Amino acid sequence: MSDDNSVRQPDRLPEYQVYIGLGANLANPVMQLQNAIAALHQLADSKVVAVSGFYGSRPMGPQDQPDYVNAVARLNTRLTPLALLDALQQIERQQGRQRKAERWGPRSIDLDILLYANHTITSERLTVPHYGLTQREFVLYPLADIAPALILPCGTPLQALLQRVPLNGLEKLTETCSG
Ligand code: PH2
Ligand code: MG
Ligand code: MG
Repeated sequence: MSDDNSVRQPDRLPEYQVYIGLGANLANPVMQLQNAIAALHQLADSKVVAVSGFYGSRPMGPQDQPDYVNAVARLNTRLTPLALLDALQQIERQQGRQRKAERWGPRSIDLDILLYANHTITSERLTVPHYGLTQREFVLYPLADIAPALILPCGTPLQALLQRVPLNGLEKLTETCSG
């Protein structure tokens, strides 16, 4: 007798909701973010479901660098965390990102995995949630555009973090778009 289970294709990887932080302060930052979002739309096994507004932000770290433009995108993805990281670093390279020794120095594009479902990941290449997430206005406010009711894996509501982190000159440049 045939058993349907024995002929079924292997199940696909589960789909997870992830948040990606985007930042740039060189070589036309708004265009860099737009190009990166276009590249995210081309990612295998993934769908961009929301993008926050673009925000102008003061540089964190060395002050002798231009202001940044920041945003956050939500993706549904079947890529594993490391496959997603590889794909993001590939986009960074395509957009001319050069890795320099200076910590928090200027960059043409930076794509960070902020959250991967409610997973906590600590490995050599990847720490999720992103270590700066809870303190950075240029991450928290864009994130709140597209996920106002978000609860972090540690149980802290995003709204509680927003209460503690001032805008520090953060300025909304464009509107949020979903879909
Ligand atoms: N990224 C950094 C260093 N400093 N400052 C702002 N405003 N926005 C950033 O995205 C940013 C930064 C390193 O990733
Ligand atoms: Mg970063
Ligand atoms: Mg980075």
